[in-house]
Amino acid sequence: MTIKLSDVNFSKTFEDYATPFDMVQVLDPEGKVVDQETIETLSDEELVKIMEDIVWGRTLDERTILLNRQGALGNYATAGGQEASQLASITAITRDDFFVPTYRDIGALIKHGLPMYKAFLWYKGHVGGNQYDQDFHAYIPQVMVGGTLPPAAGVAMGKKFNGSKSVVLTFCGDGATSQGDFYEGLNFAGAYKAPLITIIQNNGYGISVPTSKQTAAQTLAQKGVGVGVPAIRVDGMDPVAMYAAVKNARAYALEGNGPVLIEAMTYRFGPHTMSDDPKRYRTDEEVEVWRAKDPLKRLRNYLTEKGLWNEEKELEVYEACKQEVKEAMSQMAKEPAQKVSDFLKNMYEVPPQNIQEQIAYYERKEQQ
Ligand SMILES: Cc1ncc(C[n+]2csc(CCOP(=O)(O)OP(=O)(O)O)c2C)c(N)n1
Repeated sequence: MTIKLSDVNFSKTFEDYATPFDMVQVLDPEGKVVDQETIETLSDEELVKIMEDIVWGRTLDERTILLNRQGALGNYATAGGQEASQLASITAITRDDFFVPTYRDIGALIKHGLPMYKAFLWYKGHVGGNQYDQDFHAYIPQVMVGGTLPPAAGVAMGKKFNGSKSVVLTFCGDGATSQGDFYEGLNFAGAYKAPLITIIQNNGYGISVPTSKQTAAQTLAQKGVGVGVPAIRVDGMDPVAMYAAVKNARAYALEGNGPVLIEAMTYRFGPHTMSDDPKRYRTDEEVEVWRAKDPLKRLRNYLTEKGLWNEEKELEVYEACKQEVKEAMSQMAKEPAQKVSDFLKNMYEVPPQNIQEQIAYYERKEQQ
């Protein structure tokens, strides 16, 4: 069963809903509108921008997989299939908002403003991939599962104390919701009414462990109820629903109402990372069921029918992304090789004595 976004009231709690977490949807898998009221709140430009980002994201995923197979990058957590939950969401916030991503959200991080070559440096484990400009509002990708929530809640608290007119957006996976960090961060944000939007990208698996084996909870959205954080469940393969939900959540948080939790029902088409074989834990039939919900095809169908999209435009975005990847790879190659001392210097603003000793030791060695 699906419901309209307009039927959702973020101020309601679990008990207020007759059926607590029906899934918000605007476009069905064929790209037909099921929530006219919500889609009418969005301009053609907004919808086309989401489409461009999704085509860009799918292309980046394809290229990054190839680059990894060629040994040109380190490892990669694939993002194909999750473009609506990642890229439609990031498009719904501004660059003044703060973003706390996981290892799977690199496309969104680039769309938020990280130069692509820096993302590639990060894949290679190069310290330059962790050095951001001061005016770039994001943390480096969090690899510790569940680890995005506490720092994201902290930044959101800071924003509240400073009276900032911006919010924090963070992502985590379904597996992350089984971690203590998830509850601690969410509870903290709820208690202090911090402007934090948390999106659980429920892609059904924590590597090979299905969600059903991670929790007895019927939904992951209901985890917000325990800490008093308004939560909704959204079709995470529906770019329009994701965009509209995050836009509404942002407005709600900016009004001083506190955090919002969104469970995005999504799926990764590829492996967990390049060292994973998904055939060992999921069937081809299951993958096909989810491929039929592809966010790219869904929005393409809708926009094509409205005369706002065509093959030519799609090819243009595809070629531009390929070119961007090429340029980022050559810029990455120009970076000086990583020195151990650089790596150590990047750990603390004021290094403790043992790190200072190690820095001095390596600097001496590097000069020899
Ligand atoms: C604290 C911690 N435990 C274990 C791992 C190893 N690990 C890396 S990814 C992953 C699965 C995470 O699943 P989920 O949160 O659903 O996110 P997804 O990878 O599906 O995006 C695990 C267990 C880790 N990185 N951090």
